[in-house]
Amino acid sequence: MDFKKVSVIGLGYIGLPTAAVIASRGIEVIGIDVSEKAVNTVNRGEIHIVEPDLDMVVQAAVTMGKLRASLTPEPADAFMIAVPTPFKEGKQPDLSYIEQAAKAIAPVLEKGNLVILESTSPVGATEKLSHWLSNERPDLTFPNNTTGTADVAVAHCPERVLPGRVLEELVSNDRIIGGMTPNCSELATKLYKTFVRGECITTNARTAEMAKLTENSFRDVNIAFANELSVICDQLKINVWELIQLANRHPRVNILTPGPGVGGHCIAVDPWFIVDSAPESARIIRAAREINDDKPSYVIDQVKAAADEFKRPVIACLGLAFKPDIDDLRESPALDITAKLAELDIGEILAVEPNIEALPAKLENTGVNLCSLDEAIERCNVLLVLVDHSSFKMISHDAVNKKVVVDTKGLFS
Ligand code: SAJ
Repeated sequence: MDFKKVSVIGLGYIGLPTAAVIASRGIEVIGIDVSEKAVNTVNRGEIHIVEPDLDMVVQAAVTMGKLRASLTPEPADAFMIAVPTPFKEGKQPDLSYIEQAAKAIAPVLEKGNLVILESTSPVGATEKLSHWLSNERPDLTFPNNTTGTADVAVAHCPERVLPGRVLEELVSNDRIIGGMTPNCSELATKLYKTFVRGECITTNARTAEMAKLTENSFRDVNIAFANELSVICDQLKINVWELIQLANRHPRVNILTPGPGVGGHCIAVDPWFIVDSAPESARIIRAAREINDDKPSYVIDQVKAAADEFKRPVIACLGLAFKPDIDDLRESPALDITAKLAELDIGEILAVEPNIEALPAKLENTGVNLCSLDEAIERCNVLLVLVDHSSFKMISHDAVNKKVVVDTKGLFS
């Protein structure tokens, strides 16, 4: 089948770049979002999220008439669902956005359509999606209620792009295509081949769901190992950065880097979906989450100890983003640590974040001042490195040798 029109549900960090890239291949794309602001912004050819080069691709696609956005779904050949899957109280996955998306597209589905779930999902979510769709449309068959070829194919193809490199990775990464049946996989592969240069590898939906969770849990466990080492090394008075560099000289060792904790909306969330599915067995995965979640309070204790040397020190927090060289503050340990230090009222807090213009809402009315790197270095007694932004790597050792430094990213090691 030819995909002439594709609908992308959810115009966020994954949906919008995906929609724009498919549109850039000459396919008509309609992006659906519940936010009127997002819809209007995209229809003006502008973007409401930050991702390098995305503005140009969206503008070109809208100008060419290949991409438009709407609040209401309309018929299409394929529907790609890219909505958030956060967790609820008790770290249980919240599938309500997927359910809402299913209910929104069900009325416009037609025989021959393909529905793809791109959102990172717990095992079994694609089957649930198929059930939600089939409940809404008893006149059509879906993979969950027929042994033959379903009228509507359903597959899970998890997104795997790295924020900051989304446009490149959308095209170059290999894709896992987990159809509910081999026919669903085949159809989905055809769609991805229209814009993916990487390999499209087929499997079933449950394995595809687990593969995505496994990738992020693997990274989380490895970061937890590095974070645990950093705490052990502090106790043993060993420079963890030198230690890791030395250990990584071994041909089969590749330790990641410690930091102030794990942020973002993926790695700190997805492993809990595995824990929720197999609570008794997912022991390392759970421990890694706990180790990484505990790291911010360890850093705060280090700063409190450093601040004790002064009456009321000026504390400079370098970086608020969740990782280097982006402006994304979502689930950022750096932001949480800075907010917590302000709350503790142990000194004057200066925040330096070269990628934002104004203080984020979380730090408003907390007494924290956003200032330049030079001013922060000039004025501070305690220098807390939270993010290894490129511009921070230029700081000379001489400039900070009279400061008490708490360096969570090994910038001065
Ligand atoms: N971090 C460390 N030490 C490291 C690496 C990362 O402390 O050695 C921290 C970062 O500072 C950040 C957090 O971990 O706070 C996560 O950053 P990241 O760069 O590891 O990952 P994300 O969240 O930006 O993107 C991840 C990617 N997954 C993997 O690399 C396995 C990406 O490919 C996924 O598409 C994305 O999650 C997602 O959407 O699931």
